[in-house]
Amino acid sequence: MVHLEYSVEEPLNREPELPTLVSSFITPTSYAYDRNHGPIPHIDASTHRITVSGHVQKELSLSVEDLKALPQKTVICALQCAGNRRHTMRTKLKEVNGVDWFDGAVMNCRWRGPLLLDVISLAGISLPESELPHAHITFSSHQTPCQDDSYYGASLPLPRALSPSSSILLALEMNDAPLTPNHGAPVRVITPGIAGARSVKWLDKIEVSLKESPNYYQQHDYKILPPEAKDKESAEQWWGKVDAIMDMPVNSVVAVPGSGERVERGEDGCIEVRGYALPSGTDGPVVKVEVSGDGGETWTEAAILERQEEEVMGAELKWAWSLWRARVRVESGEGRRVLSRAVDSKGNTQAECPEWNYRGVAYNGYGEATGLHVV
Ligand SMILES: Nc1nc2c(c(=O)[nH]1)N[C@H]1C(S)=C(S)[C@@H](COP(=O)(O)O)O[C@H]1N2
Ligand SMILES: [Mo]
Repeated sequence: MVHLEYSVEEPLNREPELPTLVSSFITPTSYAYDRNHGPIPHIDASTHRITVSGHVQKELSLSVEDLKALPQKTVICALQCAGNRRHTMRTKLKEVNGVDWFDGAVMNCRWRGPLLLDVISLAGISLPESELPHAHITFSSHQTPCQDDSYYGASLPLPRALSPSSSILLALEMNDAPLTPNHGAPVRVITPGIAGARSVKWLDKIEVSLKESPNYYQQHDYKILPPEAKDKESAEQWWGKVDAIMDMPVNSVVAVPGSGERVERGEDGCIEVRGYALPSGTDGPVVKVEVSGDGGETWTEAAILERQEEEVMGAELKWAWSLWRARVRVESGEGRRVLSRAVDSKGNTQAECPEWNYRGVAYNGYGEATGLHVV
């Protein structure tokens, strides 16, 4: 029996404080947010197997050692819950349904393991060429039941999943150490640019399929429903019609100062503002961040902070977040507001306030610190 921590009723969901989160380019494992739909299994890596089946030429049952024997690739990427910033959507727009995440359900870590492509190549795909564009790779973990399904599952369209430039990994390491149980030990999927819901932890099964994963978390919840889906009942008819979230949108967040804080201006009449910015999907990195201290009338360009050489070690940065810093002029007084907005390498920008959706997912309105008391 696999030892389980936490429960289906009360899974571990937590996020770090923002000043801590933006204090380093690589998020230390101890600060990384936790998002679970069920208990956390403690798996014996020496006996764990990952099966590869479905439309393959040869079914496989791989050990962790088998995965280690393949070429290993390192990726630095932002991993974010699609519900990150839900709190802002529900307080600014309207009540939504889901865990009340603030701005900390994101991490920027270094992951290492074989490419999904290399694992699938060992099995070989048995579909005709013409079917490949419509096929999917499904991932599941049957180690624990979840709140809304008997297992956790997700899938990616096959072309994205197997493109070498997508860097989809079966990660064995996080930040140069074996994965911890919380973050998917002994092996999890890492989907750079794509919502965290698809980065299946405690992976035990991969399938080449002509259908998406039938799992609840692929078919429900992580979807941007139209505003007509107002509540549980009206959402019902939409789940089957709306695509599952894949790429996450460009985003930025003001981490320091925090909303409601007292801030002292410098002699220049400016305050220091810091935060993070995320590129959209495959369009990274972020190339520009701007900050406003007057409600969006004027904007000051922020400095994107250098990533230290030893943290990056030649890894590509298109999937990573950017940390930024700016000095921005703000009038003294109560109820002051600072805004941020980012642009990525393909020119994607944030809207001041995007449309409401029932699950409160993929919120990417301007970053903001509100209710500042500036002296
Ligand atoms: N097996 C399994 N994988 C999972 C989940 C889960 O509940 N079970 N949660 C998903 C979601 S919604 C997110 S945002 C990320 C969170 O990863 P973390 O806990 O390492 O932060 O894992 C994903 N993979
Ligand atoms: Mo998530």
